[in-house]
Amino acid sequence: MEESRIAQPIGTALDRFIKSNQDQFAFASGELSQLLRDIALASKVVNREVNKAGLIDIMGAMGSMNMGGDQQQKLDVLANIRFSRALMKGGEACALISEESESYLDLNNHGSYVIAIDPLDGSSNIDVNVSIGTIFSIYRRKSPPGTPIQQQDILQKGSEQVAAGYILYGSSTMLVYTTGYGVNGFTYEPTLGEYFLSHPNLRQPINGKIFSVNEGSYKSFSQSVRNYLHHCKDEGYTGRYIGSLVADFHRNLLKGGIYIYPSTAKDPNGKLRLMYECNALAFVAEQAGGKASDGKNRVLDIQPTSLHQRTPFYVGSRNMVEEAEKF
Ligand code: P6P
Repeated sequence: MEESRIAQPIGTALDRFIKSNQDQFAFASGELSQLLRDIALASKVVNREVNKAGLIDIMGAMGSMNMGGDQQQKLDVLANIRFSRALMKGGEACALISEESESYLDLNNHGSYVIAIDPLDGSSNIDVNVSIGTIFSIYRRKSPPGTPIQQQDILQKGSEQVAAGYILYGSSTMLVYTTGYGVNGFTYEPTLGEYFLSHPNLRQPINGKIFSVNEGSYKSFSQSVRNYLHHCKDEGYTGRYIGSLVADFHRNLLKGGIYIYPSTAKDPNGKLRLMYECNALAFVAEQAGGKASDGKNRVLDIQPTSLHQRTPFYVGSRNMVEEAEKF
């Protein structure tokens, strides 16, 4: 895996960083850069709404349900609108796959990219002021621009991603993404309205001592998962589970650790979604030297068969994921 070829000093603005790394991918004559800027723009708007959610009454469920059967929080809906609108205006995306929409949305037929997004993951945490996140994947369409979107454009393996990342609306707001040349993290400066490079060329520690799993579901875990959890405890690892995937993933990316959402009795294929949660984080994890599997297979090799399919998810420090797979 090539490191990002053009090292940038900490403090570089996102726009300048994108521009200076634009030549890293052959075909994007600025298109992919424009897409990343569209996503960053939408995240600034969502960030503002997330930060004031407690003040103006957009807290609390909107009453409708999303694809996962989760109570749709108003901010979910707003975030979905913001990202869809920004991508529509940017003109580079031809289709949008979103947790909040049953089927994909047709955007600009002449666009060359397909986006898969979870506009606001962990939204049940909004009312209790826990960090939440946006997760996105970017694919290049297979069919020629200007023709109707086809199944082959929409159901692509994670290994086909040309870019992916997440925004974490936490104690500070961060954008972390990869275009296949390493992982870089940007921190948002709200008074300037700009992201600045704060974590260049992020590498995930190959070992870790943090395991993130909802042990409340212990009774419905397989014996092998239970055995692995016993192993973590015998090793004296620390249990850390925020219940917000992006926050748990990001902490483990920086400190080393493993996040597990295994198959359970309630969710035999796990709870997390392949297309707009797991693939993006798997790409980031691998690009940072980590690993992501469904317990047996590399997540990025899974051929999707439906937009909202779930997959068991083991992601984090390479040696920890490999150890878990042995169990
Ligand atoms: P559980 C939030 O709903 C989410 O999709 C992830 O952000 C989080 O890691 C997981 O589900 C929490 O699920 O079953 O542990 O409450």
